[in-house]
Amino acid sequence: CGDDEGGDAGGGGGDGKLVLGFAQVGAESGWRTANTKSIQESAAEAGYELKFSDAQGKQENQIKAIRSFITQRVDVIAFSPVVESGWDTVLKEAQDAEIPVILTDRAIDSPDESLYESFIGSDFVLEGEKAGEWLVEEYKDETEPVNIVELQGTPGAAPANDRKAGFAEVIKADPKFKVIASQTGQFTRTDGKQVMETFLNSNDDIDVLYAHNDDMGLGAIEAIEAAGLEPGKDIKIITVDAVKDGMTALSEGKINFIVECSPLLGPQLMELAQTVADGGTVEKRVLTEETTFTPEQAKEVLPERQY
Ligand code: GZL
Repeated sequence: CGDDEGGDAGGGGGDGKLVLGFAQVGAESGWRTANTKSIQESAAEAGYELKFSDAQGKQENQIKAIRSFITQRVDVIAFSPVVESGWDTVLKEAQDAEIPVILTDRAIDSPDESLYESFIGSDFVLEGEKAGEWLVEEYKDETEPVNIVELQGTPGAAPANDRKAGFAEVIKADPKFKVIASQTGQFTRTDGKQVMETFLNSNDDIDVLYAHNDDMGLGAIEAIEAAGLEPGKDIKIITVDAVKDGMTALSEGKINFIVECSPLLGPQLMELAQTVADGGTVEKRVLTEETTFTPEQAKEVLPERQY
């Protein structure tokens, strides 16, 4: 889809600008807010026309948005699949319309890799493994059972499935680690708090909370404190993301360890979009760089964190 002057490709819009359709999951967490900001700011910086939709966490809304982008003949479609399954039909429609698709943040479980040009996002299994490795090290001298409760992400989402799997794979090495309760907290503070209250009411000896994101961990902290317990001490807490509020709680010792998951995918997404719009080839898998944080490290880096 080049323009008449033979300049950069793109031009679904009349003024020759690359037109990118982006179907976002929703606005469920601090991570998602930072991710949306990164995409919107990067598109503006690249001079692209961004058509942005918020699916409020519903797959049918994302599918509707993708179909709308096809009808509008955007140059490139990108989206963060709210769940792993159920995308083949609509992505086939995009393929038939010859509109390239880029997956951001979360993967899909379709075996047909021709349905998308590239997937840029974290390795969620590795994130779960990093969380498990910290726990194994933290309790290496413990001989008594270590009772763990787990707040899972949204059902069917790649980060929920994979963070659970990676963590379980590491801790199964030692039978002292027991996941005594595991339930979705929908990646939100509200649900994280409510489910943690349930865990506390039905288990009188919880040693560790593993939350698949900071927001659920922060909600759980409210429940733990309301129960008269000290988060980070009476119940050790591991979360994933490293958004500002999570890092603040970590620096205060209310969270013990955070595995970073970068939401700043905008700049790389725009580069990928331009390349595919120009008919170029891109890497099928673009892995985001990320690390882990202890309370001491959080204190050091907090002032310079972008989100
Ligand atoms: C991870 C992303 C997850 C975050 C949550 O890449 O999909 O969704 O970990 C967010 O905070 O809701």
